[in-house]
Amino acid sequence: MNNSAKLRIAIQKSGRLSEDSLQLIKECGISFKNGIGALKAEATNFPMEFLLLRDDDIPGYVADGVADIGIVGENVLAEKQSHVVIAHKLGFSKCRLSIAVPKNESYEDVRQLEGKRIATSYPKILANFLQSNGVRADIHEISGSVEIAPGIGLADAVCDIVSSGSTLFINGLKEVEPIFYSEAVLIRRPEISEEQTALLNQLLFRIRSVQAARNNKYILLNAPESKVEVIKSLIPGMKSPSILPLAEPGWVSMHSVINENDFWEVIEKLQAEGAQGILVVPIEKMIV
Ligand code: PRT
Ligand code: ZN
Repeated sequence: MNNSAKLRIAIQKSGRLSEDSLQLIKECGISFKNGIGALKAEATNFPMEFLLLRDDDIPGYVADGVADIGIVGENVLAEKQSHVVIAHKLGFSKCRLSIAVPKNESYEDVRQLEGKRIATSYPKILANFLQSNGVRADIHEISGSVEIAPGIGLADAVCDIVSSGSTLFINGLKEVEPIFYSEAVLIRRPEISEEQTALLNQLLFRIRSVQAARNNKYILLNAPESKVEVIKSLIPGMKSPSILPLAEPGWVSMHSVINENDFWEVIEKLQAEGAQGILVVPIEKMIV
């Protein structure tokens, strides 16, 4: 094994992906010293080097081998069509790419876009969508402030990133066709060395543990012994709950893990079954 092997990771220097990308790296236990304005940094406790770039450049740099892996939105990845592979979905920076039209215009279906001028920063994804729907329209590529294009007479519609929808609303537009759903993903170069693959697998293992911990909570409760079986079925946990006797006869303490998604529903059922003193605490890491 080549001990000098390391992974070069490209992350967004400053923008909507940066904070969550850095937080994930930190929760994976990887630290680095980043001088203000520096474009490169070395991890102090993992064979990893950081390149801090504009998000648009990340797929290309990973494809060209300047970086081995990178964190980028699926929207940018699909638009750049670079030769890279998605190694893992990261679940943050969720958004969608949608077509929007002036809000006082009626909109029935996609055929209405025939012959229209659509402003976008995502010409390839849009062209793909229009082609697969048999619609011919004029795509106007612009690099920013797409939402103002209809207001200044530059276009009849836009195709832009939407998150809460408030930017469209403020600009007198309404979302009519979501065409692409996106979240941040970890990408990799298809050809990385055996040593680098081992490092990537180490990183992926840590990322999965961080994600599992975020999605789960540790739960402790007191229950009458007669309810142990039914409560066990409500909080089965990773294998099965731990059960400890309480000093009070006829009662036990049960400990388990509960998923964030069914959290409130399960809590209500537990209360209905007579569980008391329910404590829910965050999990720091969960080895899955
Ligand atoms: O400088 P650099 O090129 O690195 O960054 P950037 O300005 O190109 O990108 P940035 O930081 O704005 O976004 C990075 C990535 O975050 C995008 O590629 C998406 O994958 C993701 N993302 C998530 C978003 C949004 N949410 C988002 N709301 N990207 C952009 N927006 C913008 C959108 O363009 C529109 O102007 O926010 C506005 C819409 O937001 P709402 O909430 O008003 O609907
Ligand atoms: Zn960008």
